[in-house]
Amino acid sequence: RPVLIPVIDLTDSDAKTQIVKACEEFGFFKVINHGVRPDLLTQLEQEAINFFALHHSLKDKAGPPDPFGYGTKRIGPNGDLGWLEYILLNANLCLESHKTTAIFRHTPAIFREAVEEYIKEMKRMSSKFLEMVEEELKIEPKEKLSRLVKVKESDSCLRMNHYPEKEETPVKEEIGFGEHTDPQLISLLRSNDTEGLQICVKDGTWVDVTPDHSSFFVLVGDTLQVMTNGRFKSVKHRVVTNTKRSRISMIYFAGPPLSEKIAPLSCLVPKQDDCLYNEFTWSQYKLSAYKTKLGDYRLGLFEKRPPFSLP
Ligand code: AKG
Repeated sequence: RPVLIPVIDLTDSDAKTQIVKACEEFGFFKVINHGVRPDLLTQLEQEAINFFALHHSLKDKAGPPDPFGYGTKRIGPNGDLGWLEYILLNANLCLESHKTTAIFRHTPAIFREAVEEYIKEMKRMSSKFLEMVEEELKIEPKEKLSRLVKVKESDSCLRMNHYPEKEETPVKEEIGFGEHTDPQLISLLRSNDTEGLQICVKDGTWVDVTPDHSSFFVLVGDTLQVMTNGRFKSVKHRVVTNTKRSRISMIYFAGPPLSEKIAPLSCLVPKQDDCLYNEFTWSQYKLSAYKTKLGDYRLGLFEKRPPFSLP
């Protein structure tokens, strides 16, 4: 059914206001006029396609992704994941260090260079969105959000997903990526023009997101939900793959440094009694988030009542 997903033109004078509204309403919005070079997008996508087209024996040499590298997922042990293959990369390594990661050992230098430039752009864009949120919500300088994704210790990563076309999918399931929220602050997603992404809106219905290869989609993550004391909602999303065309997506997860203490920003919670979450560190949350079944409501662990307890 048609639900109007907000489209925000970054060159609009009231883009900040629109971003905050979209984060409150959907935890999700589309961005146009984002300033990322279109040929960088095309190039990175093509290099990712080339990588995924390599023989399995070669790709397997670049895995498993613990924590970074190449991986495949069939239906997960909890029945929570569909079928896809992916590359997970640390967003904080410099060009030199990426040279030694297995993914780039047998791929052209142009792939690594495109990844590096893309990561820089994603870092810039994620900081920009959080700065706009700070300005709109009048967040005090000492509580800056954008600082968390700008610093070199920020625990951010880039994931490139490939959902093969249906005929090639070994498991005849509709789900490409099971429903989940992203644990970080915000995620920046871009895909080719193959549909499949769906988001869950406030009334619980799943809505198709029309793909647009030249735009970005921004997703609010759990950490931003906590820091805004629930004013922004992290968006539940999934990918259904029932198409004849393969889907390639790239998602940058902008996260805080591992040791960073996460709690609702005091300027957004004037009365302590209204604070919905207990403080935790990003490494505590990350551990619990990636340990539990996708789609479980993990933030429950950190809600004020019942009393705080870590797994
Ligand atoms: C993820 O990698 O966490 C996603 O949700 C990917 C979504 C997509 O492929 O569009």
